[in-house]
Amino acid sequence: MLSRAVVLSPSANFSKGLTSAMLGAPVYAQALKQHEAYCAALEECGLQLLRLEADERYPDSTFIEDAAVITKRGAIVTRPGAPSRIGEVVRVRKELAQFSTLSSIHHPGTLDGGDVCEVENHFFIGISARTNESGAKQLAEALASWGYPSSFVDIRDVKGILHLKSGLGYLGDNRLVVIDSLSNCEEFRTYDLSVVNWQEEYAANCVRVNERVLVAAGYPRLEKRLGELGYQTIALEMTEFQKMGGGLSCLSLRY
Ligand code: CIR
Repeated sequence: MLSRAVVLSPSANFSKGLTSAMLGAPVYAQALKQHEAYCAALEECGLQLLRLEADERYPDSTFIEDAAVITKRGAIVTRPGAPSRIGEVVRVRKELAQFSTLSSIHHPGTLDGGDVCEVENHFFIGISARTNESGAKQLAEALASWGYPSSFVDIRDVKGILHLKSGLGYLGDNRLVVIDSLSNCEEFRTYDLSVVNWQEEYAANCVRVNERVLVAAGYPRLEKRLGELGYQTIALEMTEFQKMGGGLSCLSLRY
């Protein structure tokens, strides 16, 4: 059961962040509105929110999931793979000081939380343009010291996704939502897979929060499929975050 989440509001210069989405510039007022609806959905799912103020020094910092990995047994402050984002972790480290077991990723390792997918007590760690082998190994060692096994999924050759979770979501009940190009991955062989239609790949980054599944609005096939599988969904407008290359999971740290 999840009980808390940390979120960080988009800053006024949010559009100055990194993106290769080519969907145009985000509209700030709209991003704020979508972020507010996202926060309200987390609260509706029973989470208590810690809301951090926007930080103009780091236009990508609203994608707070990339700055840490939080588990039931400890937390890890990451070392984001994009140089412009490395400083984001200073603030997050302060907020996570409450965790008695707090570890960090160090040079030469890089790791973005978006590359980490927790599946029950196992962690899939994506090796990507942002997370390198050293970062993945450091995370695996920290997790192992807390009794969690992990495995690596190399997504460097998978087109169209920035992070592992851009193309993967865990719904509980042994079920993964995946994009087609990850569906043959050996690591996922023992799971029930829901493969998203090629037109709906952005929506693969859905998030189970207690009894509900948060899913991006505008992807009716996946939403219908999730309904058929018995999940109660909350559809959220994500257009402004999508323009900046981010999905649903990256807007919060949930624990
Ligand atoms: C970036 O390129 O770092 C941000 N504009 C988007 C990060 C999205 N994070 C995520 O999917 N976990």
